[in-house]
Amino acid sequence: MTEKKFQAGYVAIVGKPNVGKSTLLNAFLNFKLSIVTPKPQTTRKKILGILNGTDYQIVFIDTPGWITPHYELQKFMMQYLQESLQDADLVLLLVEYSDWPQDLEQIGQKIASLQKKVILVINKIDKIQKEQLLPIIADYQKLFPVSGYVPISALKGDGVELLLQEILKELPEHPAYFPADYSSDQNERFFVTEIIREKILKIFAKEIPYACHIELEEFREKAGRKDLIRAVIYVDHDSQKGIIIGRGGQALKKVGELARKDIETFLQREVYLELFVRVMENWRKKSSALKKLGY
Ligand SMILES: Nc1nc2c(ncn2[C@@H]2O[C@H](COP(=O)(O)OP(=O)(O)OP(=O)(O)O)[C@@H](O)[C@H]2O)c(=O)[nH]1
Ligand SMILES: [Mg+2]
Repeated sequence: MTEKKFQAGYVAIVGKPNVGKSTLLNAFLNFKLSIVTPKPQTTRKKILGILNGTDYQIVFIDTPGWITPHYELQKFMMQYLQESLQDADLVLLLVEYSDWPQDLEQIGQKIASLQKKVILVINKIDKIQKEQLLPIIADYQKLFPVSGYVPISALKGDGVELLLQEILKELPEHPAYFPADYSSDQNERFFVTEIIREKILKIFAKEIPYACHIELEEFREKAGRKDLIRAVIYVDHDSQKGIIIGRGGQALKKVGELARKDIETFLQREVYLELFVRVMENWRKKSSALKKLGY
Protein backbone atom coordinates (compact mmCIF):
# COMPACT_ATOMS: atom_id res chain seq x y z
CA MET A 1 0.00 0.00 0.00
CA THR A 2 1.34 3.44 -0.88
CA GLU A 3 1.40 5.96 1.93
CA LYS A 4 -0.99 8.90 1.59
CA LYS A 5 1.02 12.06 0.99
CA PHE A 6 0.43 15.34 2.78
CA GLN A 7 -1.62 17.92 0.87
CA ALA A 8 -1.54 21.67 1.38
CA GLY A 9 -2.63 24.68 -0.61
CA TYR A 10 -4.27 28.08 -0.79
CA VAL A 11 -7.98 28.15 -1.59
CA ALA A 12 -9.43 31.58 -2.40
CA ILE A 13 -13.13 32.16 -1.74
CA VAL A 14 -14.26 34.81 -4.21
CA GLY A 15 -17.55 36.20 -5.50
CA LYS A 16 -19.81 39.21 -5.50
CA PRO A 17 -20.49 41.04 -2.20
CA ASN A 18 -22.85 39.40 0.29
CA VAL A 19 -22.96 35.94 -1.31
CA GLY A 20 -21.74 34.30 1.90
CA LYS A 21 -17.95 34.04 1.49
CA SER A 22 -17.15 34.80 5.13
CA THR A 23 -19.99 32.56 6.32
CA LEU A 24 -18.45 29.73 4.28
CA LEU A 25 -14.98 30.34 5.71
CA ASN A 26 -16.44 30.15 9.22
CA ALA A 27 -18.38 26.98 8.33
CA PHE A 28 -15.17 25.27 7.19
CA LEU A 29 -13.37 26.28 10.36
CA ASN A 30 -16.38 25.58 12.58
CA PHE A 31 -15.52 28.84 14.30
CA LYS A 32 -16.53 32.45 13.76
CA LEU A 33 -13.30 33.97 12.48
CA SER A 34 -14.45 36.37 9.78
CA ILE A 35 -17.21 38.90 10.38
CA VAL A 36 -20.59 38.39 8.71
CA THR A 37 -23.38 40.93 8.19
CA PRO A 38 -26.37 41.35 5.88
CA LYS A 39 -24.65 44.39 4.31
CA PRO A 40 -22.44 44.17 1.19
CA GLN A 41 -18.73 45.04 1.42
CA THR A 42 -18.39 43.71 4.94
CA THR A 43 -14.98 42.13 4.33
CA ARG A 44 -12.28 44.67 3.46
CA LYS A 45 -9.06 42.65 3.58
CA LYS A 46 -7.91 39.15 2.75
CA ILE A 47 -8.31 36.95 5.76
CA LEU A 48 -6.59 33.61 6.01
CA GLY A 49 -8.39 30.83 7.81
CA ILE A 50 -6.36 27.67 8.21
CA LEU A 51 -7.98 24.25 8.37
CA ASN A 52 -5.67 21.52 9.63
CA GLY A 53 -6.50 17.86 8.98
CA THR A 54 -4.35 14.84 9.80
CA ASP A 55 -2.97 14.69 6.26
CA TYR A 56 -3.84 18.11 4.86
CA GLN A 57 -3.71 21.84 5.50
CA ILE A 58 -6.09 24.11 3.63
CA VAL A 59 -5.31 27.81 3.77
CA PHE A 60 -8.61 29.46 2.91
CA ILE A 61 -8.51 33.10 1.82
CA ASP A 62 -11.68 35.07 2.52
CA THR A 63 -11.77 38.05 0.18
CA PRO A 64 -13.69 41.32 -0.23
CA GLY A 65 -16.71 41.08 -2.55
CA TRP A 66 -15.95 41.63 -6.25
CA ILE A 67 -16.98 45.18 -7.24
CA THR A 68 -16.01 47.98 -9.58
CA PRO A 69 -14.04 50.27 -7.27
CA HIS A 70 -15.14 53.90 -6.95
CA TYR A 71 -12.83 55.20 -4.23
CA GLU A 72 -9.38 54.41 -2.83
CA LEU A 73 -10.49 52.00 -0.09
CA GLN A 74 -12.40 49.95 -2.67
CA LYS A 75 -9.30 49.95 -4.91
CA PHE A 76 -7.27 48.51 -2.03
CA MET A 77 -10.03 45.93 -1.46
CA MET A 78 -9.88 44.83 -5.10
CA GLN A 79 -6.09 44.69 -4.87
CA TYR A 80 -6.48 42.20 -1.98
CA LEU A 81 -8.85 40.18 -4.14
CA GLN A 82 -6.39 40.09 -7.06
CA GLU A 83 -3.52 39.06 -4.75
CA SER A 84 -5.68 36.28 -3.32
CA LEU A 85 -6.44 34.97 -6.80
CA GLN A 86 -2.73 35.04 -7.68
CA ASP A 87 -1.84 33.13 -4.52
CA ALA A 88 -4.55 30.51 -4.93
CA ASP A 89 -3.97 26.90 -5.90
CA LEU A 90 -7.71 26.55 -6.22
CA VAL A 91 -10.53 29.09 -6.48
CA LEU A 92 -14.00 28.70 -5.03
CA LEU A 93 -16.26 30.96 -7.06
CA LEU A 94 -19.18 31.48 -4.72
CA VAL A 95 -22.51 32.57 -6.16
CA GLU A 96 -25.97 33.00 -4.74
CA TYR A 97 -28.57 30.72 -6.28
CA SER A 98 -30.48 33.84 -7.38
CA ASP A 99 -27.55 35.56 -9.17
CA TRP A 100 -27.79 35.91 -12.92
CA PRO A 101 -25.01 33.75 -14.37
CA GLN A 102 -24.54 36.41 -17.09
CA ASP A 103 -23.60 38.93 -14.38
CA LEU A 104 -20.72 36.69 -13.45
CA GLU A 105 -19.33 36.33 -16.92
CA GLN A 106 -16.63 38.96 -16.46
CA ILE A 107 -15.54 37.46 -13.16
CA GLY A 108 -15.50 34.00 -14.75
CA GLN A 109 -13.37 35.27 -17.64
CA LYS A 110 -10.92 36.94 -15.32
CA ILE A 111 -10.50 33.76 -13.30
CA ALA A 112 -10.23 31.66 -16.47
CA SER A 113 -7.44 33.97 -17.71
CA LEU A 114 -5.44 33.11 -14.59
CA GLN A 115 -5.71 29.42 -15.49
CA LYS A 116 -6.57 28.36 -11.98
CA LYS A 117 -8.70 25.40 -11.07
CA VAL A 118 -12.16 26.59 -10.12
CA ILE A 119 -15.04 25.02 -8.22
CA LEU A 120 -18.35 26.81 -8.66
CA VAL A 121 -20.21 26.88 -5.36
CA ILE A 122 -23.89 27.76 -5.37
CA ASN A 123 -24.84 29.10 -1.95
CA LYS A 124 -28.02 29.80 0.04
CA ILE A 125 -29.84 26.73 -1.28
CA ASP A 126 -31.78 26.63 2.01
CA LYS A 127 -33.90 29.36 0.40
CA ILE A 128 -35.06 27.26 -2.60
CA GLN A 129 -36.65 23.92 -3.45
CA LYS A 130 -34.32 21.13 -4.63
CA GLU A 131 -35.95 20.90 -8.08
CA GLN A 132 -35.15 24.58 -8.74
CA LEU A 133 -31.44 23.81 -8.52
CA LEU A 134 -30.90 21.76 -11.69
CA PRO A 135 -31.80 24.54 -14.15
CA ILE A 136 -29.56 26.92 -12.20
CA ILE A 137 -26.61 24.53 -12.47
CA ALA A 138 -27.37 24.03 -16.18
CA ASP A 139 -27.29 27.81 -16.73
CA TYR A 140 -23.89 28.06 -15.10
CA GLN A 141 -22.54 25.06 -17.00
CA LYS A 142 -23.17 26.92 -20.25
CA LEU A 143 -20.99 29.82 -19.11
CA PHE A 144 -18.30 28.42 -16.85
CA PRO A 145 -16.06 25.49 -17.67
CA VAL A 146 -15.09 24.58 -14.12
CA SER A 147 -13.77 21.52 -12.27
CA GLY A 148 -16.98 21.00 -10.31
CA TYR A 149 -20.28 22.40 -9.10
CA VAL A 150 -21.30 22.12 -5.47
CA PRO A 151 -24.60 23.48 -4.10
CA ILE A 152 -24.39 24.43 -0.42
CA SER A 153 -25.95 26.31 2.41
CA ALA A 154 -23.01 27.88 4.23
CA LEU A 155 -25.43 29.07 6.89
CA LYS A 156 -26.86 25.63 7.66
CA GLY A 157 -23.70 23.70 6.81
CA ASP A 158 -25.38 21.64 4.07
CA GLY A 159 -22.95 20.50 1.39
CA VAL A 160 -19.91 21.92 3.18
CA GLU A 161 -18.43 18.47 3.89
CA LEU A 162 -18.97 17.45 0.27
CA LEU A 163 -17.27 20.66 -0.86
CA LEU A 164 -14.33 19.85 1.40
CA GLN A 165 -13.98 16.46 -0.31
CA GLU A 166 -14.01 18.19 -3.72
CA ILE A 167 -11.31 20.60 -2.55
CA LEU A 168 -9.13 17.73 -1.32
CA LYS A 169 -9.36 16.12 -4.78
CA GLU A 170 -7.72 19.25 -6.24
CA LEU A 171 -5.32 20.21 -3.44
CA PRO A 172 -1.61 19.75 -4.35
CA GLU A 173 0.79 17.50 -2.53
CA HIS A 174 2.80 19.93 -0.47
CA PRO A 175 4.14 20.28 3.08
CA ALA A 176 2.13 22.46 5.49
CA TYR A 177 2.58 26.21 5.06
CA PHE A 178 1.85 27.07 8.70
CA PRO A 179 2.36 25.36 12.07
CA ALA A 180 -0.61 23.11 12.88
CA ASP A 181 -1.82 25.30 15.75
CA TYR A 182 -2.23 28.41 13.54
CA SER A 183 -5.76 29.34 12.56
CA SER A 184 -5.03 32.66 10.82
CA ASP A 185 -2.26 35.00 9.76
CA GLN A 186 -4.02 37.96 11.41
CA ASN A 187 -3.59 38.53 15.14
CA GLU A 188 -6.12 38.93 17.96
CA ARG A 189 -5.95 42.71 17.69
CA PHE A 190 -7.17 42.62 14.09
CA PHE A 191 -10.14 40.43 14.93
CA VAL A 192 -11.07 42.67 17.87
CA THR A 193 -11.29 45.64 15.49
CA GLU A 194 -13.31 43.54 13.04
CA ILE A 195 -15.85 42.59 15.72
CA ILE A 196 -16.36 46.27 16.55
CA ARG A 197 -16.84 47.03 12.85
CA GLU A 198 -19.34 44.18 12.56
CA LYS A 199 -21.51 45.75 15.27
CA ILE A 200 -21.33 49.13 13.53
CA LEU A 201 -22.42 47.48 10.27
CA LYS A 202 -25.32 45.88 12.08
CA ILE A 203 -26.48 48.94 14.01
CA PHE A 204 -26.09 51.86 11.59
CA ALA A 205 -27.75 52.40 8.24
CA LYS A 206 -26.57 53.66 4.88
CA GLU A 207 -23.05 55.10 4.53
CA ILE A 208 -22.14 55.27 8.23
CA PRO A 209 -20.53 51.81 8.55
CA TYR A 210 -18.54 52.33 5.36
CA ALA A 211 -17.08 55.54 6.77
CA CYS A 212 -15.69 53.75 9.84
CA HIS A 213 -12.24 52.39 10.49
CA ILE A 214 -11.25 50.93 13.85
CA GLU A 215 -7.83 51.21 15.49
CA LEU A 216 -6.76 49.84 18.86
CA GLU A 217 -4.95 52.38 21.01
CA GLU A 218 -4.36 50.00 23.85
CA PHE A 219 -4.69 46.27 24.43
CA ARG A 220 -3.37 45.60 27.91
CA GLU A 221 -3.33 42.12 29.36
CA LYS A 222 -2.91 41.90 33.11
CA ALA A 223 -2.66 38.75 35.16
CA GLY A 224 -5.63 38.37 37.50
CA ARG A 225 -7.48 41.29 35.85
CA LYS A 226 -9.66 41.76 32.82
CA ASP A 227 -7.84 42.92 29.66
CA LEU A 228 -8.24 46.60 28.87
CA ILE A 229 -9.03 47.39 25.24
CA ARG A 230 -9.24 51.02 24.11
CA ALA A 231 -10.42 51.40 20.53
CA VAL A 232 -10.89 54.43 18.33
CA ILE A 233 -13.61 54.54 15.69
CA TYR A 234 -12.45 56.85 12.90
CA VAL A 235 -15.18 58.41 10.78
CA ASP A 236 -14.51 60.41 7.65
CA HIS A 237 -16.70 63.47 8.34
CA ASP A 238 -17.44 65.48 11.45
CA SER A 239 -21.21 65.06 10.94
CA GLN A 240 -20.89 61.28 11.40
CA LYS A 241 -19.36 61.57 14.84
CA GLY A 242 -22.62 62.58 16.51
CA ILE A 243 -24.49 59.76 14.81
CA ILE A 244 -22.07 57.12 16.06
CA ILE A 245 -22.19 58.52 19.59
CA GLY A 246 -25.97 58.97 19.56
CA ARG A 247 -28.19 60.87 21.95
CA GLY A 248 -26.65 60.76 25.41
CA GLY A 249 -24.02 58.33 24.07
CA GLN A 250 -26.62 55.58 23.68
CA ALA A 251 -25.60 54.41 20.20
CA LEU A 252 -21.92 54.07 21.09
CA LYS A 253 -22.85 52.29 24.30
CA LYS A 254 -24.84 49.75 22.30
CA VAL A 255 -21.88 49.13 19.96
CA GLY A 256 -19.67 48.63 23.01
CA GLU A 257 -22.02 46.19 24.72
CA LEU A 258 -22.52 44.00 21.65
CA ALA A 259 -18.85 44.09 20.68
CA ARG A 260 -17.60 43.29 24.17
CA LYS A 261 -19.71 40.13 24.36
CA ASP A 262 -18.37 38.83 21.04
CA ILE A 263 -14.79 39.84 21.81
CA GLU A 264 -15.02 37.85 25.04
CA THR A 265 -16.32 34.82 23.16
CA PHE A 266 -13.54 35.21 20.60
CA LEU A 267 -10.74 35.67 23.14
CA GLN A 268 -12.30 33.33 25.71
CA ARG A 269 -11.61 35.80 28.48
CA GLU A 270 -13.27 38.87 29.95
CA VAL A 271 -12.35 42.35 28.79
CA TYR A 272 -13.05 46.00 29.47
CA LEU A 273 -13.83 47.76 26.21
CA GLU A 274 -13.61 51.53 25.86
CA LEU A 275 -14.65 53.16 22.60
CA PHE A 276 -13.83 56.65 21.30
CA VAL A 277 -14.83 58.40 18.10
CA ARG A 278 -12.50 60.60 16.08
CA VAL A 279 -12.62 62.22 12.68
CA MET A 280 -10.02 61.56 10.01
CA GLU A 281 -11.29 63.66 7.15
CA ASN A 282 -11.92 61.60 4.00
CA TRP A 283 -9.68 58.71 5.07
CA ARG A 284 -11.42 56.33 2.63
CA LYS A 285 -10.50 58.42 -0.36
CA LYS A 286 -6.81 59.10 0.37
CA SER A 287 -4.25 56.43 -0.30
CA SER A 288 -1.78 58.06 2.13
CA ALA A 289 -4.34 57.82 4.96
CA LEU A 290 -5.20 54.25 3.98
CA LYS A 291 -1.54 53.21 4.06
CA LYS A 292 -1.17 54.77 7.50
CA LEU A 293 -4.21 52.78 8.61
CA GLY A 294 -2.65 49.51 7.48
CA TYR A 295 -4.36 48.89 4.14
N1 LIG B 1 -30.17 31.98 3.92
C1 LIG B 1 -28.83 31.99 3.87
N2 LIG B 1 -28.15 33.10 4.18
C2 LIG B 1 -26.80 33.07 4.11
C3 LIG B 1 -26.09 31.90 3.73
N3 LIG B 1 -24.76 32.20 3.75
C4 LIG B 1 -24.65 33.49 4.13
N4 LIG B 1 -25.87 34.02 4.36
C5 LIG B 1 -26.18 35.40 4.78
O1 LIG B 1 -25.77 36.30 3.78
C6 LIG B 1 -25.32 37.54 4.36
C7 LIG B 1 -23.92 37.85 3.88
O2 LIG B 1 -23.02 36.88 4.40
P1 LIG B 1 -21.45 37.13 4.42
O3 LIG B 1 -20.81 35.85 4.81
O4 LIG B 1 -21.12 38.35 5.22
O5 LIG B 1 -21.20 37.44 2.88
P2 LIG B 1 -19.83 37.87 2.16
O6 LIG B 1 -19.85 37.24 0.81
O7 LIG B 1 -18.67 37.54 3.02
O8 LIG B 1 -20.04 39.44 2.04
P3 LIG B 1 -18.92 40.61 1.80
O9 LIG B 1 -17.83 40.42 2.80
O10 LIG B 1 -19.70 41.85 2.03
O11 LIG B 1 -18.47 40.46 0.38
C8 LIG B 1 -25.41 37.33 5.87
O12 LIG B 1 -26.63 37.89 6.31
C9 LIG B 1 -25.41 35.82 6.03
O13 LIG B 1 -26.07 35.36 7.20
C10 LIG B 1 -26.85 30.72 3.42
O14 LIG B 1 -26.34 29.65 3.10
N5 LIG B 1 -28.21 30.83 3.50
MG1 LIG C 1 -17.21 38.77 3.83
